[in-house]
Amino acid sequence: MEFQNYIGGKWLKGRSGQTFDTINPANEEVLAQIQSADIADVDAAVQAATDMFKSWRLTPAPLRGEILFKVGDILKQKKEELARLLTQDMGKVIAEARGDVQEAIDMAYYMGGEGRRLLGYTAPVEMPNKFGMAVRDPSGVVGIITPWNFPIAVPSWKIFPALIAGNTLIWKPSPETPAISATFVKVFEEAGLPAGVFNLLLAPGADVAKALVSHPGVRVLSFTGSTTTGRAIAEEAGKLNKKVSLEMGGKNAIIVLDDANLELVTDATLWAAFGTTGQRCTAASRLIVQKGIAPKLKESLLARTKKLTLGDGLDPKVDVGPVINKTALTRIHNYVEIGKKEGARALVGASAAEVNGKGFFYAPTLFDGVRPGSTLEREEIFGPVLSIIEVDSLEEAIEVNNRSQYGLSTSIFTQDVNRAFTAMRDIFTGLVYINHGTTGAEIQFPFGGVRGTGNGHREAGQAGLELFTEWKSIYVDYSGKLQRAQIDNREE
Ligand code: UN1
Repeated sequence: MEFQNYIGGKWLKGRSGQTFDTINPANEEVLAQIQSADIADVDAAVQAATDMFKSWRLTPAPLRGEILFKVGDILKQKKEELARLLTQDMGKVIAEARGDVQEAIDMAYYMGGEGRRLLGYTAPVEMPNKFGMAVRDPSGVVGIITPWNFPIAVPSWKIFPALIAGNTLIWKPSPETPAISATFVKVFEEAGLPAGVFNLLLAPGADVAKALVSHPGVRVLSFTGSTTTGRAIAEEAGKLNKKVSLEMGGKNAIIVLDDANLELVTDATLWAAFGTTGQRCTAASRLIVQKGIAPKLKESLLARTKKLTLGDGLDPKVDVGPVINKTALTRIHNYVEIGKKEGARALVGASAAEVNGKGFFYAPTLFDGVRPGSTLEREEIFGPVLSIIEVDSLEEAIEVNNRSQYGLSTSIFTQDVNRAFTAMRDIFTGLVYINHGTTGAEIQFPFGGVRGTGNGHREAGQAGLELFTEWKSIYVDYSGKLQRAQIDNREE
C-alpha cells in the first residue's frame, strides 16, 4: 500500500521526494509506504485552505452539515474495514478500533446537526429601536496536529466542529498512523467535501508540524499529544497571537473506597488501566485505594491481570495489543526500573512480553506500595502500568488525586451517595466518573483537563465549537438618531 498527501483536492507525492514506512506494531511488518510532505507542502496546503475559505465560509451551514451526515453514513458502511486498518496501523484490539471509528460516526452526526443550530443569541438592548445579537463566525484556516493513540476519534473532535463552523483546515496526523489517517480523509473526499477545504500532510519528524504552527496563514491550532510538544506549540503560537488548544498528559486515578463493589472495581480497573495497552490520555495509571478493601482488591486484580491475553489485536480473543513502537517499550521499561529503585513492588509484569518473537509487547504491570510523590505516582507512563497507592480516607484520596500535575480524568467507586457527591465537588479534573473507570467519554460532553493537562479549552460537545468560532456581536440601531449606550436614555 502507498499513501500520499492531500492538498487542494489532489493526492500528491510530497515535494521532499522522500518516503517513510508505517509498521504494524503487532508483527513489525511494513504496512504501507508513505510519501513524505515537506515545508513547501505546508505552504501549498495553507494556500489551498486559504483560497477555499472564501467560499466554504459562505456555504450555508445546513449544507455543510449534509456533507458531514454523508461522511457519517460512509464511515458507518466502512466501519469494519477502517477498524481493521486502524488495528494494523497502531495495534489496539479490534473491538476498541471499532469504538474509535464509532466515535467519529457519532461526531459526524452530532456536528452535522450543528449545521442547523450553531446557536448564537439575542438579548434585550438598553435603547429603543435597537436590536442586538451575537453570532458565530468561523475562525479561519485551522491547523490540526494529532497523536496515534486514537487515530480517528481524536481528530474527529477537531475536524468535524472545524468544518461545520465554516473553517478550512490542514491536518498533520502522527507519522505512526498515516495509513488510517489517509483512508479517513478519503471518506470526506467520497462524501463530496469541496477540494481545498480539508488538506492532509503526512511526514515524520517535527519540521512539517513546526512549519504549520508558525505559518502566518494559520489562525487556529488544535493539538493533542505530549506535554513537551504542546508547551512548545503554545510558546510559538503565543508569539504569533494564534488561538491554540492543547490537550496533553494525564495521570488519571481510580479512587476505591472500602464500601465499593469489588467485582465491578476489578472489571473497571483492568479496562481503564490495560485497555488500549494503557495508551490513552484517560488511562488509569493510579489506583488510590482505601486500606480496608486493598488486600482483597489486589488479590482479585492480580488474578485477573495474569489471565490477560496479549497478541495481535485482529484476533478477537486478544485482550491487550502491542505498544506503539520500540521506543515506547524502552520508555515504559525505564519507568518500571525507576519504580523498583524507588521502592515500589511489582506484583506482576514489569518486563517486555514474548508473543511469537515479534512485535512490541509489554506485560500488564501492577505496582504495589507506590508512594505519593514518587516517579511512578507523578509521571505519565503511557503504557500498561498501574500503581497502587493506599490511603486512609476519602479526604486523603482526593488530596492525593488533586496533587497531580495533571488533571484529566478521575473516577471513584463507592455506594455511598454522600461520599460520591463530596467527591464530585472536590475532585479537580476535567472528567469525573462515579462507579466507572477513567475512560469512556461520550462526544456530546466537553472533554479536556485542568492543570498541566490542557490550557483551558475543551473539545467535543457544545464547548468544542468555541475554538473554531469567533463571537461577533452585532448591533442594529433603527431609531434614525444618535443613541449613546450607557449615556443617553437615562434619568439622571
Ligand atoms: C484518550 O484518552 O486518548 O474516553 C481519548 C475515552 C475515549 C477517548 C479517549 N472516548 O476513553
